[in-house]
Amino acid sequence: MERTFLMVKPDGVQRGLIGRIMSRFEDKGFKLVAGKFVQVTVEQAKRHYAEHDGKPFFDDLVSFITSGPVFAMVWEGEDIITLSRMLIGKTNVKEALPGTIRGDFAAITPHNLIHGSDSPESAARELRNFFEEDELVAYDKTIAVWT
Ligand code: IDP
Repeated sequence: MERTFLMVKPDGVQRGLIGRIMSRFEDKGFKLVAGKFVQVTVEQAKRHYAEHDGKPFFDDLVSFITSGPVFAMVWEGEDIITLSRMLIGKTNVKEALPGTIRGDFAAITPHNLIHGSDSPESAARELRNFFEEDELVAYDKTIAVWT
């Protein structure tokens, strides 16, 4: 079973979309393992987006992600990293298809509502940047056999 780190970005929180975004992952049958509001620090933001350090949009990205609270989450499910990226949609909102979270709700590219890890290595690193091990809740869902 795979875990991923998902984060409703400040635009999603401000627009009141936390519930609807979480519903997409619940509807798919994934399991919520942890969730909390975080006011991201500049250091934490730079760690999170380290792969983009040096790119022209890096400083704006750090400012954006630290501009207000985010809702950080850990979700679990089979192939969740690939499948959650499909539910989220393309980075560029002009390419994000209807039916995806970004395709349905996002209109401006940097403000694309949600972050999702793109590999098991990123997921492990990003999760550690936001959560302590004892914040992850282990429980069984009896419906898991179907999803
Ligand atoms: P992802 O969020 O779809 O994984 P990444 O390439 O990891 O996409 O980029 C991280 C975030 O940086 C994007 O979600 C978006 O908010 C912002 N971003 C990416 N590329 C650009 C760009 O070319 N201009 C402005 N912002 C960008």
